[in-house]
Amino acid sequence: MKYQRSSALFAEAKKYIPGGVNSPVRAFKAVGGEPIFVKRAKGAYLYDEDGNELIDFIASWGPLILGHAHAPVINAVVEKAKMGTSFGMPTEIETQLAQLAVSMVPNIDKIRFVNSGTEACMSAVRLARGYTGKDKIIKFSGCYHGHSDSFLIQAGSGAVTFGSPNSPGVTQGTAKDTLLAQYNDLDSVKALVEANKGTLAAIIIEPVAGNMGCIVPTTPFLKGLRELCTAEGILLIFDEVMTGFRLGRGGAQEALGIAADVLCFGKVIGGGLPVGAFAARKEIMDHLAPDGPVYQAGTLSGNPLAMSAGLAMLTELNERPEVFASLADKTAYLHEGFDAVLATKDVPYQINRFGSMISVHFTEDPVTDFASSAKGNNAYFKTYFHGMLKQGVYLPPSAFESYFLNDALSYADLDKTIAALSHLEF
Ligand code: KE4
Repeated sequence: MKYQRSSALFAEAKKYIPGGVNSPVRAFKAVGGEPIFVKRAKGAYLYDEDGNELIDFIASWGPLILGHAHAPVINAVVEKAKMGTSFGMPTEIETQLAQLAVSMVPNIDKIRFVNSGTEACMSAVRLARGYTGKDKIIKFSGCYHGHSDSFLIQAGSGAVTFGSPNSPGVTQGTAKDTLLAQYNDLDSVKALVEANKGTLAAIIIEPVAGNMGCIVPTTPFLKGLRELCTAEGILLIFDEVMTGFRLGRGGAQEALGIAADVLCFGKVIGGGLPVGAFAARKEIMDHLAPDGPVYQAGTLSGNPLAMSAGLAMLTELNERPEVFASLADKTAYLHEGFDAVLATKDVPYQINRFGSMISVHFTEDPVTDFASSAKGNNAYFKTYFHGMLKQGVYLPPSAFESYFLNDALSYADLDKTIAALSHLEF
């Protein structure tokens, strides 16, 4: 593989854009080397600026679940663009996408569109605080809900004290209202609830985690969370930015059989254009401006161009739910192939999978939370990432990410991917 043009483009980008990228994970900091610049993509394949064809397991971090440049989505966007892209006024297509999303997702009556998953989660927390009149939230170490201040928090000193900022620019004043629990550890949540009785507005969680690699919640953990929130009057927020419209029509709520109070969406709901959303039952959503006192707004929120991509995407997924089973089968096939190959290599490994989300961790112990995910051997991961890339397979450039399969991937692509793994020496 040659990367001269990507390298030259990266040097130029760094002159004008911090780190040469518009989102840090793209810069390959966790795996070393320089990022690949993409020229175009179609179906399961990326075509970089040096003419290399890559099998894509990122799908733009989730949105392109039916593959790149999927004709029904592209056609919808092109046709809509000819009529104007955004008016800052209500349009019918917003209601059409809202109606469809509400029909697919359990436990929601109303939905508000925004422009990113970050905005969706940030707004959902403000709504929960406004609805409950409480200030504090609990999140989980290793879960990522976007880059708004309330979420950029690491464990404070001691298990039941306040969080502390994990980024400059986040104030202690903000951090004190975010408490950190451990994924799959219900006791860590109960301890925080006991120590902060009557002050908690919400618990926000990735119902299947994708930002520590893929981590599946145990049923007792998620069920216990639901029961605790119900008993304590705390809103349970499912951040389904990754899982929504990926694990099935009804996302993680349907796949796991747990009802959340507030849902956050992104990625697939926008069909590859910038769309986020948050949703809940009517009694909660009616607290949002202009009906209620909780303020939230956005110039391009619900713009018809992005709505056209989201509507085309969700319409197809709603009409062809067999796609979800097809994706799950392909992911299971990849899992089995990787397992058979890695068992012959002299490396410790774990493979976590749920639906079309999967990740490989180079560690002896099961990966069930952030601490166990962080035990992964990053030297092995770098060998794995670059070794696969050299053979035309593009994986997430970090061990703390989930892969996102797209349904344009063929079994031949999966066999090529498994074969590429078999050629690696660790
Ligand atoms: P965005 O603001 O990036 O649209 O969504 C934030 C977000 C919220 N919730 C979950 C569960 C998420 O995974 C994300 C964003 N995911 C990352 C991938 N780990 C996006 C990639 C990036 O940051 O460039």
